[in-house]
Amino acid sequence: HHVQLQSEALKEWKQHIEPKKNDIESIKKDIVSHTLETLCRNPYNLDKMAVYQATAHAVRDRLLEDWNLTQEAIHQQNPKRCYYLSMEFLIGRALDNALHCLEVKDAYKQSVKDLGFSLEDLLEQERDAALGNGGLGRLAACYMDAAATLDYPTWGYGLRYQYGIFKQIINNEGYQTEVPDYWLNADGNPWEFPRSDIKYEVQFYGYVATKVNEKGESRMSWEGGDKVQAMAYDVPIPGYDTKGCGNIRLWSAKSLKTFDFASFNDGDYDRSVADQKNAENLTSVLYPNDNHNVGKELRLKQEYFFVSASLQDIIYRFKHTNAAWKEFPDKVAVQLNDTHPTLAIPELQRILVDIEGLEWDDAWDIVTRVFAFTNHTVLPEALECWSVPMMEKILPRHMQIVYDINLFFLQKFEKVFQNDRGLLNRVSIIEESNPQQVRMAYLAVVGSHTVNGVAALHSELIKTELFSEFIKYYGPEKFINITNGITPRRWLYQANPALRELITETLGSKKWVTHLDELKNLKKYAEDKSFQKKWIDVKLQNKTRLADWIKTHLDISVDPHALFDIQVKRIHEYKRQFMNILSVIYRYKNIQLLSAEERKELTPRVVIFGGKSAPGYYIAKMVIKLITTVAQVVNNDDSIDNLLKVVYIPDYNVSLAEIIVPASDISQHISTAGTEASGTSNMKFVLNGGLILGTVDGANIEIRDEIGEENIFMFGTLSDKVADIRHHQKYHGVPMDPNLQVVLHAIQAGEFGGFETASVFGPLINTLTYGGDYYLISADFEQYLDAHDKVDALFKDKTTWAKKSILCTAGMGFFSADRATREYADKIWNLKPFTIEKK
Ligand code: 9GP
Repeated sequence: HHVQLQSEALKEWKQHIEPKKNDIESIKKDIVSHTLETLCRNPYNLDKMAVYQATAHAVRDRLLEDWNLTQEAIHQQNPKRCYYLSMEFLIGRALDNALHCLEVKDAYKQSVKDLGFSLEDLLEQERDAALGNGGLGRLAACYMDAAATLDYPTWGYGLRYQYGIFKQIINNEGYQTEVPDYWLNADGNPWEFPRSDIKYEVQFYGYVATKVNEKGESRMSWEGGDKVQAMAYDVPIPGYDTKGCGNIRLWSAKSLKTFDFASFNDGDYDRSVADQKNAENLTSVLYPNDNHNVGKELRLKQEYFFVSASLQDIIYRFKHTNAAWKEFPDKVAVQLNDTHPTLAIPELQRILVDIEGLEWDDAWDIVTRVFAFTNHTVLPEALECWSVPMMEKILPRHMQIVYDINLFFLQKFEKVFQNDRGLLNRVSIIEESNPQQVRMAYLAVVGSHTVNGVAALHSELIKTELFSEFIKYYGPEKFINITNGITPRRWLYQANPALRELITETLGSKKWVTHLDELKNLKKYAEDKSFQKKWIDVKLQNKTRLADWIKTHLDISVDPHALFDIQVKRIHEYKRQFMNILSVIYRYKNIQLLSAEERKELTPRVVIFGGKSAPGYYIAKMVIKLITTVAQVVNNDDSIDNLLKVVYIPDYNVSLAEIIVPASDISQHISTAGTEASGTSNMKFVLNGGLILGTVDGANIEIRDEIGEENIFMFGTLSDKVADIRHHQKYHGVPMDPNLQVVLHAIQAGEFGGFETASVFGPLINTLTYGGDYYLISADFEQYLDAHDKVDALFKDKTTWAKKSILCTAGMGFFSADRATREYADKIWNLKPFTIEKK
């Protein structure tokens, strides 16, 4: 750290700085001065990007006032703080969100207009901060929004990837291709603050030696190896209706080695910059896998780099308060967002024992009172395991510590359960495979005081399946549920202005924005004809907005009066987009058979898909190819009277979700029961008055309980039956649903893209037959088609549909990220809000 200088004069002069004003004249002046001074552009040399940047800078100045106020308040009050460690933050765009949170959007709109521009145009200039894969990263962003809004002294820690999740392109053949997402382009990112004063060194490789410390005790010491520097970048997170402002601190890797002049002079140019490039590579790219662990060395290094820098920073701040180590758990709570930051557990133990000289048991007591762990998946392929030889090479001291943590844990375990080798093997942090593996989820359980799942069913499943053996030792209290939540600011207030206005006008205040339970007061209007009419009109506006987007970007015409049926999420076998497109083929073939009379009875449908596949996930990529191929055929078939359209929206991301989510009549959340831990887009759709077609899985179940089972279309095998069916299939083959059989034949017969393409789909179809239909598509198909029929029938009854749609929104109070964050604060972090002025 830099030498910190104090300046009384500066403190004094600070008093003379006027707070920024939010009237139109002041805003215009600020935008112009940022244009001229910050950007050095002039009135005859402008473009939308420049004006966006200038506007963003003006807003950021306002945010920074709150940011500074917040830091001062927390510094003075010195409360317990919470740190949310997450390898992913899927933030999306910042400008519109900040304008809403600061409640200055109208003033900015007018100011920008006066200067000759349209605010909506400028908002489109901003690149999404897409530092996450899907639900897990977006959840982290929602929780940061809630923590800021509720004035919790909470910071996020993450990595500043230079490339976020790739940009998806659907090529002319209908396949996904990937383009790097260089979001930190030459224009610069006005939403981050480089902190060149906040840097730490992070070590890799090397060896372990014994050393005698100041007290004359012998301690292990991690020596040698490579060092990389972590530099902080702060991203302010606006809160709503408060002067508090949150923060996400992202680490970027820099080389500690300077330019190698010797190689340069030898003419070896590549070599002269190799070290720099190598170090910086560490944080260059986000791994693009959702719910899938690949076990790459660079990823392990990212995880340690992240954890090491974050802990150094947390400890630096703690030491500034001159408190003793034993007070650390009273001042610091650390939440591990999935297993990705689990190395923080052995790392803190190492710091306390090797560097700070604490005894093992005292250190371990501190560690286990600081950390808590959120599990987000039970899928075996998603659970992180690191090979022991790789860990030994990159983190030799941590590997020893993990062995010791495991040894002491197993010793205690064995005292309770004697002579059960099998059981000890099953709970061991080390898996005795070849090579051995470190089971990160087990390490996280052993090193945390509380483990939580993310929806009721999921939290049960981790108790009865994933961590069932641990319950025997710890008892059930250590394992709790905190059902996920979403921020109503971005996902209703910002994304759905028409509904925002209708709700606010109807309820007579904006209280719902921070007290989402208030939405329950909409229930009494559910059968009110004139309210229903307004409600339907809002939905139509939002569908028209999406239809326009589809026309402009994809040149497909869709009728906003048709039923909009949407499934947008990462492409994964367990999410069963495959089942969806198979049912679309069934629908298409059915329409072909109908007479003109029968067709009049049919509800026109627009089936919309969106989502990225991991670049190396072959089957998921085939699913995309099948969807785009079916879309080609269906959309160009004039004989079906526009009764069906299929749209694949490329490059699904947060900003597109803001347009798509408010426009659904039906959204699909149809994972095989027991596989989707929670889902969070289900909450977003229902909050915006969309009905769900879903399985009895994840948070769908609690959504049903909150909004009423008559307001949701549910179907499919229940989670406790899945294992039996799989077992049965293994020995008796897959009983193929007859309607599904017809659909598969149609694909195989080349009805979609001809024979050549049909052969491409072979491996995809095989996932239903050879070795069993693991995700139960055949088993659920009939019920799925029935559910679709019910949807069709109900959509004709506009009044009943409107009533259900209203009751959907009205019942969603529970799913606010504010409720979820409060639960974390109360049940896990023992955290209280700090005191700061309201807006
Ligand atoms: O797959 C889950 C998803 O169901 C959940 O909503 C989200 C947030 O809790 O986490 C996802 N899990 C992962 O991405 C990997 O564990």
